[in-house]
Amino acid sequence: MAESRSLPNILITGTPGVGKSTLCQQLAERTNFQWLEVGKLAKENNCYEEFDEVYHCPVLHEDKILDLMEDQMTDGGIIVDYHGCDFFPERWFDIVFVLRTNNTALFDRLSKRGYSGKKLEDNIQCEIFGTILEEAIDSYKKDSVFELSSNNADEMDENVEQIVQWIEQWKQNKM
Ligand code: DAT
Repeated sequence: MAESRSLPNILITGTPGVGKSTLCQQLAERTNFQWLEVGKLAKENNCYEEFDEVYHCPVLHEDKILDLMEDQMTDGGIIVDYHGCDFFPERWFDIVFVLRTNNTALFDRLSKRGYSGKKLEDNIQCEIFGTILEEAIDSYKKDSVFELSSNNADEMDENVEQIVQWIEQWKQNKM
């Protein structure tokens, strides 16, 4: 429950390439919150069910990853980074930020990452349709979901500042 946390938990989500890792790394440095990369945790603990032949990636074993995360989420101060958001318990998060990037910038970033063909097209479509934003709105309270533009370095800096300020406000309200 949020009341028992001494610090808030934050979810940073969005299509691959929108800048989640970059933002989380900067936030972790600024706030001393712990950056929890769900994809990395899954890899380290082999939390996969099967291999998706179409997307050439393993499919997350959601229950297994949730079990691993549960204890860490209790005290707060965690920044969770993942390109999906509908399987986490709603109670874990005090606020959810969905990063958004225009399709030309995202195309460049994902191409540089080596994405091509269907994987590249589907991720661009996912961003154009606002799929992750919709998923977040469906999964969390409307007033705790915020969309942030992440098209360039200035917007990245603004996003860091906005989240740092939100954390400070949360702490003030808690006192
Ligand atoms: P994600 O974790 O969402 O997959 P990332 O942080 O790894 O994304 O960023 C992908 C690439 O895009 C990386 O080379 C950094 C760059 N990038 C991310 N956010 C950006 C922004 N707001 N402006 C410019 N480049 C950005």
